[in-house]
Amino acid sequence: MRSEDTPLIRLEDYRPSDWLIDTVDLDISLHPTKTRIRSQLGLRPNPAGRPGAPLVLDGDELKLVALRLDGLLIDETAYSASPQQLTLHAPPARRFTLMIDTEVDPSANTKLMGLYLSSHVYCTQCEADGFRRISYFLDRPDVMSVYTVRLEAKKLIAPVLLSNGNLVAAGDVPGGERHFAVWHDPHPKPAYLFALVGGALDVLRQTYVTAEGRSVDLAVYVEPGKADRAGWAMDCLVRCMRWDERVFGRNYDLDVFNVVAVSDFNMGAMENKGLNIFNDKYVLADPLTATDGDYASIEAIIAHEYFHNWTGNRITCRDWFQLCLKEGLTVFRDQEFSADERSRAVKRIADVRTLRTTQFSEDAGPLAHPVRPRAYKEINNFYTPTVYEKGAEVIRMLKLLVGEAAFRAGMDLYFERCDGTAATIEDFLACFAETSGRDLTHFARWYEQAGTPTIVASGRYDAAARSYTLDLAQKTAPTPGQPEKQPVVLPVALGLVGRSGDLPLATDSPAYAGAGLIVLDQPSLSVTFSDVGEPPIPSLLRGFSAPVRLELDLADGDLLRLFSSDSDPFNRWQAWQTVAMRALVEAGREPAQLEALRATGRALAEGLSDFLRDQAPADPAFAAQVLRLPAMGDVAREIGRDVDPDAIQAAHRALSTEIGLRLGPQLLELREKLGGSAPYSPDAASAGRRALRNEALGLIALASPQEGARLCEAQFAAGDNLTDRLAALAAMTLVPGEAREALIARFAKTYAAEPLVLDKWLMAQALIPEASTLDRVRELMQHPAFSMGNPNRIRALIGGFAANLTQFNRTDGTGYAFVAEMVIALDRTNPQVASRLLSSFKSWRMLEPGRRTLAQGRLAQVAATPNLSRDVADIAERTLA
Ligand code: 0A1
Ligand code: ZN
Repeated sequence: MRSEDTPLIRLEDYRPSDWLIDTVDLDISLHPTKTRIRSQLGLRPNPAGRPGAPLVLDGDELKLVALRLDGLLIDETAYSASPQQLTLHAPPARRFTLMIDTEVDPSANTKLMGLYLSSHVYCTQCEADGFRRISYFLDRPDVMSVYTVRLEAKKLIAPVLLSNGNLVAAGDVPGGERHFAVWHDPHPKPAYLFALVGGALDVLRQTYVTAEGRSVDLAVYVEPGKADRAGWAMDCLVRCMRWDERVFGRNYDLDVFNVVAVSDFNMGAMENKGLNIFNDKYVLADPLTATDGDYASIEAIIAHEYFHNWTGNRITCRDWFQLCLKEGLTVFRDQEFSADERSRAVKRIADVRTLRTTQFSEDAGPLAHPVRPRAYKEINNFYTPTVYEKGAEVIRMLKLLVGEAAFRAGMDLYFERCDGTAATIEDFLACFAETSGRDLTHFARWYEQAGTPTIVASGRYDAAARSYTLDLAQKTAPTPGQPEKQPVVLPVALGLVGRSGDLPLATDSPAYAGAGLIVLDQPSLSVTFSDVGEPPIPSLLRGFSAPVRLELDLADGDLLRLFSSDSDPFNRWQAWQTVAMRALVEAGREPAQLEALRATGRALAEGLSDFLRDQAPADPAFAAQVLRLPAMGDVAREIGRDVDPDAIQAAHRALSTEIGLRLGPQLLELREKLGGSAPYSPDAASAGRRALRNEALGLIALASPQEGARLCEAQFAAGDNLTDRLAALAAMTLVPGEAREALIARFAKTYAAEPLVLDKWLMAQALIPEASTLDRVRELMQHPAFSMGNPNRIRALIGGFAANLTQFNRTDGTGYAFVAEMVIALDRTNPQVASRLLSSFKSWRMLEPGRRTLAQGRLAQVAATPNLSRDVADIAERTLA
């Protein structure tokens, strides 16, 4: 399909479906190559639709076997069927049933959309438009139906048969070889939430009683032999269910909640009603095969999918333009859950890091789009950091603006008013306008306007008047299709920091909302604070109160004071990052500045030394975040144009090395102090100690490679957990030589039977910033641990390489050529994974001219490839535009 031939779907063209489907009765007989699906649809004309309209059902690579209307065969002239569509030209203008028989081949489904086989397990993925690959349907989220599903399969192959809702019947099929299960889901749902699973799986079970007193059978299903790795996921599930009752007043609404882990999955997980299906990477955990980061991700994703039960399932989206209605809100909810379970400040810092590297980079390039896009060619390309992460930031700002009480009341109203409906952003915002009494029309611009705003701030102290004036202005650079930008509503949380802490804030400015919050909703404004007895240092955007860039010219000395004494922990971290970022940007822009950078490194090390001695031991997780320099991609974006990745890498390494050299003995001592012999526990405090020890290890390895190698080897040998072992491997990858290769080999041997661990091993190698990495990656593609058929393997090795700033952006262009070659190859089997990989090119325009030309050439080559999928064609076209 050529992208120019693909229709553009526009938000403004939305109209209700002409037909509704009240009930869906599915009878599915599972077979690896010939699965039979009988679908009986209870149809009726939609009073809001066009009377007398034909019935046009969606399909995708489908084979129609039989069709009956109210039980009778239909004349062949009354309908037309293709793999993409089934049309009844003149359906009766009343309720009727349509029985559709289709046949599909799960074993041939490499796209992993619809019904497929993952390591012998039958499973489905229907969001956004996969149901149409199972049966012809009105595959749109505003058509909601009550499903009853009968599954049948060979007992030996699929002893476990699951679908949505509650189990209502099960038994053997005469003949003895096959059995069946019938599931009924009383909650009407769109087809994208349908799911089934059939296979030989082990299970971990637990009973949960909701606050309302409903007893729920919880189950986590995993591949045989792995049930002892399901405990953490179950623990997270129970905790997030309680949390949703306590914080949002939401109880679970079925008798069963099933989680299934599969090894072949395009994304992280899927919130199918009562039957969440997960990429096993986000379920399986034990200390030897999962890192602290994995434990935290599992906690977040288990919560995310569970929270969707209310924000996504009970209230779903009217159309796919409203995707952020469920995704942004649910990310916000899972972030809040993790913040409550762990350190709020550290969670915020981690989330902002992710936001900057993934979303800010999207917003700054050719793929920028509003949180609610206005048009799309392929919806699967809009499951983006903008919809998810920026969508969550918008909810966070809304909460800050309306206040805690009106936010909770607004959520309650939303759940009450919109329950059982397919809603819009307007429906959602109306609830908060009502509970807060505020006009949210201007705020709604966050959903329409793409791009990361910049706040330009400066302050003036008037000693005679004892006043401090803050000037704030906002601007947003043009993005594709939006040359002119309007001001948005920006909540700026702030403090004025004096010698002994925060100064009281007194002002009669209407922009000041009280409680340390200025609302900047105009192009610019000034706020004058009175009774300011000393020149303060402004601490702006506390807690990162808005997803923006901040330009505020503070002296390094002032930033270091904020670092040591700001009452807002986020801004303490941010102050430090800003100092480091400045140095990196200067040296990244002008490699001759490397000497100056070393001098800055020495100064920074001095500041860090006190911090590590006095404060790090009390909060190691926070200290670990401080020790980690800004991501190289963020440095590149700050530089903005004519970027030379090698210069950034050199600056990054030089700064880390300098800090490592200066702090060497202290880092060693700190590692000693933090090291305990207690057995591994995944709790946040223990994870924080490991994080700090391992950040220190990375710096030591750069500064003193021999000492580093010794420590890494020892840590690998002694490690009773993957976190420490992987950190040892990662630190070693930066130190070329035999010791590194030996550790790489040893790691592979230790984890030969653990594909998820070997993914990390593949990725660690793909990220090595050396010229030999491309050859290494090509070689690793032949390793038994790698497979082009599994998305996790591809993301680890090829995705890892595409994220390798210096090697993807090699000056000879072979990095681009390799990734383009992989995209084209992969597109034939799995277009979703291929198009995500192609998005790695999104920052090509900010590169220096040589690389820019090479990257553009490879993008053009992809775009010109015949028979591209819609997914890849769409990304190629937009990236080049
Ligand atoms: N709704 C899921 C994300 C998801 C989207 C598309 C998929 O298709 C392959 C799979 C999952 C979530 O937000 O978790
Ligand atoms: Zn989601």
